[in-house]
Amino acid sequence: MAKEVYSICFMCTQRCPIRVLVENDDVIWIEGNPHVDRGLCAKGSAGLSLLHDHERPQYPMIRTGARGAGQWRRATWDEALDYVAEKLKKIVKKHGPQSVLWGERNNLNTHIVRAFMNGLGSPNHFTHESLCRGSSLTAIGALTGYTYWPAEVGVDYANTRHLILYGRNLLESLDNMKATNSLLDSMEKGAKLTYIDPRVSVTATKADRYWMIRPGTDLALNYALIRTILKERLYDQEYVQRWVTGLAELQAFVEPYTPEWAEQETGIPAGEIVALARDAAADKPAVAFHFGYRSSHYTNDIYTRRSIIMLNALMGSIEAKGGLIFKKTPKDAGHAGVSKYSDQEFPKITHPRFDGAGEARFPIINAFHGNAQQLAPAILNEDPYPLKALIANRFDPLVSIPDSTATRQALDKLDLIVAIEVNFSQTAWYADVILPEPMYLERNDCIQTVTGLKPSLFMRRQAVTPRYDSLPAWLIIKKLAQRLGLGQYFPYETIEDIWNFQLKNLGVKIEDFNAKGFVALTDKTLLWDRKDGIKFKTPSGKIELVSSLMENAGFPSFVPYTPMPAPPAGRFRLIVGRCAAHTHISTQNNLHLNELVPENELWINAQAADRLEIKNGAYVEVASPVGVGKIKAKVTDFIHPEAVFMLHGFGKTVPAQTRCYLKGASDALLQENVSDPVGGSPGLHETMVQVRPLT
Ligand SMILES: Nc1nc2c(c(=O)[nH]1)N[C@H]1C(S)=C(S)[C@@H](COP(=O)(O)OP(=O)(O)OC[C@H]3O[C@@H](n4cnc5c(=O)[nH]c(N)nc54)[C@H](O)[C@@H]3O)O[C@H]1N2
Ligand SMILES: Nc1nc2c(c(=O)[nH]1)N[C@H]1C(S)=C(S)[C@@H](COP(=O)(O)OP(=O)(O)OC[C@H]3O[C@@H](n4cnc5c(=O)[nH]c(N)nc54)[C@H](O)[C@@H]3O)O[C@H]1N2
Ligand code: SF4
Ligand SMILES: [Mo]
Repeated sequence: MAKEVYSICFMCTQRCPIRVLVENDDVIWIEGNPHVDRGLCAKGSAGLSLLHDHERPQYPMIRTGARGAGQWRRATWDEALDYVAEKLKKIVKKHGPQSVLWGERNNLNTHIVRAFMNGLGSPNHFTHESLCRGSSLTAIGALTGYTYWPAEVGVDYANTRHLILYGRNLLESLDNMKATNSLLDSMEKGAKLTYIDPRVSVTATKADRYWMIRPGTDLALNYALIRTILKERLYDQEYVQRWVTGLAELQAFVEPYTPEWAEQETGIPAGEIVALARDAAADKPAVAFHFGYRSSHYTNDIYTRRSIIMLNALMGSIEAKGGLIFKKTPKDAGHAGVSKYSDQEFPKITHPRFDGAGEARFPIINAFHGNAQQLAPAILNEDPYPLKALIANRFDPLVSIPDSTATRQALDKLDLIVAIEVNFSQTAWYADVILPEPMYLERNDCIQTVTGLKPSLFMRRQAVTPRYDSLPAWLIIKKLAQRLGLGQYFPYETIEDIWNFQLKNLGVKIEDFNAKGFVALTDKTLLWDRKDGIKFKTPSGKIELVSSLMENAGFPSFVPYTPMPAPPAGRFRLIVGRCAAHTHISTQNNLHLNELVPENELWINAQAADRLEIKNGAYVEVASPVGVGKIKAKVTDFIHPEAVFMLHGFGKTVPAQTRCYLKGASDALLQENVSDPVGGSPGLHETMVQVRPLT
């Protein structure tokens, strides 16, 4: 008889709830948790392949040869942790605790990591967020006061009447399965989908309206949309009157940006722009202009994302059924929050951050997440001070930060690189020490708070015994802390101790998760009253089109449009994205997902390919100012002639990952490291490349 374990998927960051069936200590089946009514995607099913993969780190490893040469010795956990602790002690003694960096992709143990860094006295904890959605976080923060949108703001897919997506490739770059399925349900019930992208993605093929926009010109489109909505008084006047400040300034600002002007810049006919404004208004407020997920596209992303959110404000769709909604917390449902180890008292840290986030250099970039793409410049220039150690936990800076060559040079300057990993990532392979974590089916983790219209708590529970000699990160951190004299901040021995601590103020017990894998904190849908109850967190308590946050920091709320330069002759703008079968840079070596998408291809417009004598399926060389790659050409009419496109995360060079070794090209190797200085994301689509056939 199979044992049933409720847990949380971790093949990607969406953390869908799952039900796992286990027999003889092996996983025989994974499906979406039926009590939550969600499915499982291809990547979620391929968790089985990760569990059984022998091409993942199997024990702690200490480097014996040159960095990246692949020479390792097996170590015991005590040896590996002693080694890391001794190195850290020496580094801290000589250079101070601020010379230690901890970079990670947010995870359920992040509050424990923050406790570790606070205890150590380093301000330099940073997450991947800036690389992903930094600019949209800042944009929504400036307009509404909410600074963390996946947790705090979302789209009510289930009730929307019209969803407008700007390169938010929802049907490939999935949201969690509940959200994705809700959207499909709404579309079946007649909801409209408008999709805007220089490339015909899968989502484009499902849309009611698709525009092949000139790359990088979404801001021009939005200025014209806003102008039309204001001119034709298509906005929700009652809502705007009650909740929005700065309308007159916005109206004066957009005056020059006619639909005819926008047509010249974007390639979208003026009449169609006007038609979208009218269509969207007809469905208001159940309409959502999606502010995007990855907002690391262009160096003006802060203004593009702001313009998208402003469209929602005009439609009255912020905190409306079918629009954008504020996600409610346990507190909103009348409960205490989940306790965090990072909320303890720590000695005050006086050093500035390595990345300038929240400080004079980048005043409105949230220091809570940091500004990851400053990693290489900060290390190489010792600016603001020498940096000597990097712990990378669930994070692969060598391929997740643009300009891998510069990142590698920076890593070369460090005295210590440690990777906490489940795969031989590029950074793990380049590290001094690899500390393997059990993969998610093999471990328990801290409790997850899921905010939303009905906030709830979820638990990742171990389904099977770890296949290899691995330890969960929450234990690795405690063991490391003890060696550094910081054990007092981690007063737990087992995961039950952590869970009990997390739940202590909630009146919820561990057993409450047994029946369904989660605990609902309310049975009501928590929507705030649109007349008087919306809790905007800006100083004015309203949506600030003229932003006090930005203006006080010296940044204008509106910027005149700068035309997007077309690529010079013979060059293309490199744009990137994801596919449904892979997670960023994590799954290219997964046995089953590798079979589905074994390498990336370069989408190139058919006419451009013809001029360059590039044949479909033939290999080409792509060269940028910072790197070169070899990749198969996909010649197609389905991409704008100014752009070429490739999937992120290929071109791996770790021989231990035999299935994806040297398959395809790496976008990070080609991309220049340029950033949106206000919003905080890198401009991953700012690099121009040359393409030539390889004979
Ligand atoms: N060049 C370029 N850079 C990008 C992007 C791009 O498109 N192009 N996209 C950006 C975006 S949107 C994002 S979100 C980031 C993502 O950047 P990353 O966070 O670096 O990427 P991920 O693929 O999510 O996973 C990082 C690592 O976590 C490891 N991992 C997986 N599961 C576990 C686990 O359970 N425990 C531990 N310890 N490790 C685990 C994986 O093996 C992988 O090496 O990249 C950003 N950077
Ligand atoms: N399967 C899968 N799903 C995922 C992830 C994953 O790795 N795999 N990762 C998750 C994460 S962390 C993120 S951030 C999201 C990312 O999800 P999305 O934000 O949807 O981003 P991408 O997949 O990076 O796709 C970006 C799209 O923008 C288009 N684009 C490029 N330039 C422009 C432009 O100038 N204007 C417009 N309008 N479009 C443009 C590109 O052609 C591409 O189709 O996906 C999440 N879901
Ligand atoms: S979207 Fe797929 S891979 Fe990501 S958590 Fe959900 S089921 Fe797992
Ligand atoms: Mo992301």
